[in-house]
Amino acid sequence: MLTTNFGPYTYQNPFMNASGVHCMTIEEMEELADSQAGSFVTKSATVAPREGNPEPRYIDLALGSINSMGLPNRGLDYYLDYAIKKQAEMPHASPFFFSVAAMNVEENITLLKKIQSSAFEGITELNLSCPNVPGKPQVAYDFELTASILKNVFSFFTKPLGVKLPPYFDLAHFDQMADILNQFPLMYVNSVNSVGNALFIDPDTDTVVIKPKDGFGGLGGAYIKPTALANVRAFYTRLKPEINIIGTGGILTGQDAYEHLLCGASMLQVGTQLHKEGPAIFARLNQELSAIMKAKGYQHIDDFRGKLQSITD
Ligand code: OXC
Repeated sequence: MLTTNFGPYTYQNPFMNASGVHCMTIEEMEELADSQAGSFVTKSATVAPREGNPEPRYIDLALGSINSMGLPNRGLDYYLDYAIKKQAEMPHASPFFFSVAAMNVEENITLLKKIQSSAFEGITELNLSCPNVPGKPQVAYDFELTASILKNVFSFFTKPLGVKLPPYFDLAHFDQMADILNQFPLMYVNSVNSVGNALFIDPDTDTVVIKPKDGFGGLGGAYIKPTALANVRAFYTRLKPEINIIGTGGILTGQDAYEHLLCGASMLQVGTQLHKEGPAIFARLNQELSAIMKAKGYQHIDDFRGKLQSITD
């Protein structure tokens, strides 16, 4: 009932982790692979391992989370070695996702050239939207830079590739970014990364709750669902149909998942709520989404995917 088509691939269900949550180590990724998630994505890898920002750097909040992790990761080789071994263990499964992030254009190219020349056959996600590296703006808020990176990347990269985008808040920005993305053979866009540079205050102590950047960090969870849905919908209605959408942001329940699918997403990523509940969340989400589909009389996700109604006279 929950199978979903994503480009040439079919997954048992649309749920997966959002990169960064429960995917730093091989042990965590193995737990995802063994869970009821339809797929999983690795932590965004940089060329060299990174410690990330000082702690506290991730705090669960009543309505979501705030984080400024700063791309801590074990480095490209750790994840690539694991990915190549893992794909050999699951030769008949649809491929999982491999996330990379860079500090500059040259590093992006180095990462993707290494993946291109490796034995990895899965899907690569280029993270253009981390809000948490001090001194490094979110790449995909710079439209010219994004276009020039993609032009460079697609001059040599021939494996399936998607991009992780930050949230946009203006229709003109959706138009401009969609025009750029439509020029390239992208497999997908993933909307949205966390809402960057939010500030949460502890009412008892009058202090910020995370240490990096004087408390400024990326917001996730229920706070951001309407923004995430708007981004999924805006890109679904603007991108060429070959570009699939991953919906990320504010998925806590089957109803949230249903809404992302209605806006046009084909896969769904869960970050904040996975961090709160652990990988057992995927069994619950599968069951809740199935129950909603049954109640509405749908047998397949494609029966309602993208079919959000507008109000007409
Ligand atoms: N988005 C990212 O892309 N990366 C992480 N946090 C986030 O919200 C991070 O590592 O800071």
